[in-house]
Amino acid sequence: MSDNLQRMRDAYYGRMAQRGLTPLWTVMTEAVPSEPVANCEPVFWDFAADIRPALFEAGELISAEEAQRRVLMLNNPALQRGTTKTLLCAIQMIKEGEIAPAHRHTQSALRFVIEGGGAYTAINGEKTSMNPGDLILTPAWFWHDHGKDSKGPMIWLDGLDIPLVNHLGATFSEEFDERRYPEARPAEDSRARYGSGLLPLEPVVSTSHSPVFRYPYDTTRQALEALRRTNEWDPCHGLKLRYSNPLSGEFVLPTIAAFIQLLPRGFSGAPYRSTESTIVMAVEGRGRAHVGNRTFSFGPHDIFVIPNWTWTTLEADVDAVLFSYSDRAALEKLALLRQQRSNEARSGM
Ligand code: GTQ
Ligand code: FE2
Repeated sequence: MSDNLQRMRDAYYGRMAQRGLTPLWTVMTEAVPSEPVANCEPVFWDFAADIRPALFEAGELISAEEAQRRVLMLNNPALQRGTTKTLLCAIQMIKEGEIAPAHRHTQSALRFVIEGGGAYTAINGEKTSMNPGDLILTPAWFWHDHGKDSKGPMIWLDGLDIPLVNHLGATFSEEFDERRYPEARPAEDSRARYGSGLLPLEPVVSTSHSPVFRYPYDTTRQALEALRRTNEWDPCHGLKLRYSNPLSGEFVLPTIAAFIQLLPRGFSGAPYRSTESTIVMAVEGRGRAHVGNRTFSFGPHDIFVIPNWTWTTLEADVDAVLFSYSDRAALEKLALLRQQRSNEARSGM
């Protein structure tokens, strides 16, 4: 190409930039890469060494009431805010006698209980108890308040689609006039109605979120123990189940998929990657996760991020249980889920 032509092109690009016009051919590989480029970093948080002491410090500095929510957000170093581009992971603590006041928002939330007992979350005025290992749902636009009458503090993981919903420009929220939303249904009503392998005779109208607000750990753990006896281990995932909406069989929330996984002692998984952004919390046991070029040694309640399209392998020294959640529910609806196992072609094409 002549110098003259190059000069004319550069001048043109400069003039176009001033008018808010970008020639696609100058940014083609960035705009339409041949495969996804991870949009955040693998990152790890040590629960016992870092998160837990930080929460107790916050417990001395601010009440749940004044803070609205006493929550520490886990920030991905590659992002201004958020744990991944689509999801937030945060850890919440509530102390004896405290109330985190009622509000609602268009973001969906899940909670996975870490430690303590006897707290509750109320969802549209239906109390649900929270105990270690339980998965609790707070679907979008449901009023929710949390409280604790019994002794000692309680800590849980919050998983929300805040970055995704904010990015889509669809965030609304409001506070309730009173601290607690008035009791509207008996405690555990939704679990009895929808979550015991039973359903109301009629009407059964499926919703975009699961009508079950609590998936207790003993049920979850028993399922893993029973299934391990078949010895049908997935080479990448060990034994991995997804929490589901009993009305539709779909994921529990319209944007967020949640999973529980057992890696047997000595498990050494095959590499796997997908277009999901995933947040993992170890529940039991010890092992390692190789995520991209990082290696994380995990123990109970440690948390790590698996960015989109990043090769990951899992290993367990002793039986390990992992809770995880991802944006897969959104990706599947948009027909954007693709996955790949080592030595296999990509699926979903
Ligand atoms: O408990 O309602 O971590 O609204 C972030 C936003 C928790 C909550 C978070 C929330 C909550
Ligand atoms: Fe909330």
